[in-house]
Amino acid sequence: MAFVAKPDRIDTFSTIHDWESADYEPTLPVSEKSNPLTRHIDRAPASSIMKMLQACDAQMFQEKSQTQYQRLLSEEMVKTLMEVAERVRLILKDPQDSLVVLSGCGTSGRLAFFMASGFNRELQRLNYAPVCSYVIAGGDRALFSSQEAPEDDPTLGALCLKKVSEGKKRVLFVGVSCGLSAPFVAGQLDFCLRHPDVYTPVLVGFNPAHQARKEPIPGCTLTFHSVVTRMEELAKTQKAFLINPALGPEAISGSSRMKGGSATKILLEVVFSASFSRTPVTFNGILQHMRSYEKALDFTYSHSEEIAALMEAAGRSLQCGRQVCYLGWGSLGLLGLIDASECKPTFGADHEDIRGFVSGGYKELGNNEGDLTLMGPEFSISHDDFLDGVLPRLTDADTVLLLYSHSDDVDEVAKLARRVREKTSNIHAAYHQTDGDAAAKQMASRSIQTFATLGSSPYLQPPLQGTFASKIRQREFSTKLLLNAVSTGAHIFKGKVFKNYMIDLQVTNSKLYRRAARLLQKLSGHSESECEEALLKAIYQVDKLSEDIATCSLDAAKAKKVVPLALVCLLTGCSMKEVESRLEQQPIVREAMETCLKSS
Ligand code: S6P
Repeated sequence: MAFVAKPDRIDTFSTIHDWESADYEPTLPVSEKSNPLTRHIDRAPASSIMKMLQACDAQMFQEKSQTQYQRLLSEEMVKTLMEVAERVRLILKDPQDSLVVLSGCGTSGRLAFFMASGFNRELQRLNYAPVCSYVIAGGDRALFSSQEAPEDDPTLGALCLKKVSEGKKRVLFVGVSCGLSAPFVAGQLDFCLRHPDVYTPVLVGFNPAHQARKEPIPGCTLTFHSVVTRMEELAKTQKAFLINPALGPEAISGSSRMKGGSATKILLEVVFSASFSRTPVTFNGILQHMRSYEKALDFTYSHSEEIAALMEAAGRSLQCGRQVCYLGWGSLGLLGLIDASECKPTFGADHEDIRGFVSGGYKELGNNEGDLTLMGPEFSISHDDFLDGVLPRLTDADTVLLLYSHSDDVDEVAKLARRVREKTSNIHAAYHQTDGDAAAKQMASRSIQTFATLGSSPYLQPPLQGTFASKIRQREFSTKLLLNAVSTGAHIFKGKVFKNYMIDLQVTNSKLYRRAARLLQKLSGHSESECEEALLKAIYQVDKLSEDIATCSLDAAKAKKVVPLALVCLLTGCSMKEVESRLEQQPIVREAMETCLKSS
């Protein structure tokens, strides 16, 4: 069967127009478009990948142009942030009967947890009651493992919100869905809209309202778009709030863990720190705070050379089937856990490929459901778990990255580093120092001596401004960017990205299913129905579709290499078994696909 290549419209387009042009991928929302800047990221060396990521991340802070899009720093956005900050203040005044709930699915849910915990710690430090809670689709197990199916369930979303806020008289609900797409969050927002006496909904996402998902949700009359339309109406009287600037397409199409996650962190941290402060919430205060993240971004990318070296080391480990381990302390350790857990749905990675560990394990986290270690190996997250289960098997082919700052116990870091070094010389560190005081400098120099023999170790000392808390948050932001770069780059080297598309994504919910079907259409030139049929066959590993497959849960589908399987089946007409063996001969998915595309 011949491969009918569609003319690559984007190639010609991007040189003339950028992503903001109305005719650039017009059927896709911004969060799903492909970024013209990264079209060749799959073939780029580490240094060029860093340049592309930097340019993509910088798009977050670009000012509003002549287009339809609101941007992060738009006047309207800043004003909305001020209004939401005032609402948080009302909650702080009445902690007994009030609550803030942050919620989302996948990365958005993990960040909801991350920030709710961070805000509560900060509130306690400032002698306020901790008023923040979180809800993540799939419960706490979704904090460190890929649980994509609950994202599709609006009723579950509403139930979880109801449960966490039982008995409260005033609830500020912040639902995060980068793509304005998760039914779980739509269900929660709808619940708030039906109970306006108690709930004020805030939606955070990164598409304009008209691009919210319109696809019907099975068993329910809502769509994300219909909920957003109701919210827009209420937003006029400040009974609901929409925070939805466009950030530009992700570096890897649809990978909202990257810019989407970063901007979620920026926006919510800016709002909450303004509301925690004893001074009035001002337009300039909010704007300046956002700009400080832009500085942290520039600063982080000024270390591109060292980060590129880390990316190469991690890539080498993945290429030879070995492991990358992040060993972190405090919130930086938690960011390592989050980054590692995202690789499974994004790149079809095994949970062993990139793993995170945090000092103190669950005690450090304080999550709702407590210690999850017994749930399986993916949930072993402490340094002790690393020492018992991973260290004995480490070799020079594995990469270890330490994540810590001067406020952590540097002696403990050094002790662990020594033990790791006995097994592998491939150990690196991302070290943050945020203060210029003598004690910190002394610690830093001790730490540098300790790590003089390490590989690439970005020594990050951003020119931070602001309060103690905002310095910590910018250091986290910087670490997030670094980790996203390392794990994305490493998977690019492993061949898990084709052009700037994730080609080995897990197809375990309706959003990922649509994304995979679209990619198949683009690459094969076949019709939508043919691609969906091939996709379902690959998901359920059958050559013929039966009636009951249409009603199967995507979560039940654990097949690997689903998109490559479906594509090769489409192009060659071969059976599933034959295609599987063809793909096995070429373990690098990108190359297997290219071979098939060329030979068909
Ligand atoms: C994205 C990540 C996913 C998303 C999740 C929620 O890189 O793999 O887990 O976070 O699907 O997406 P959204 O658009 O509702 O925030």
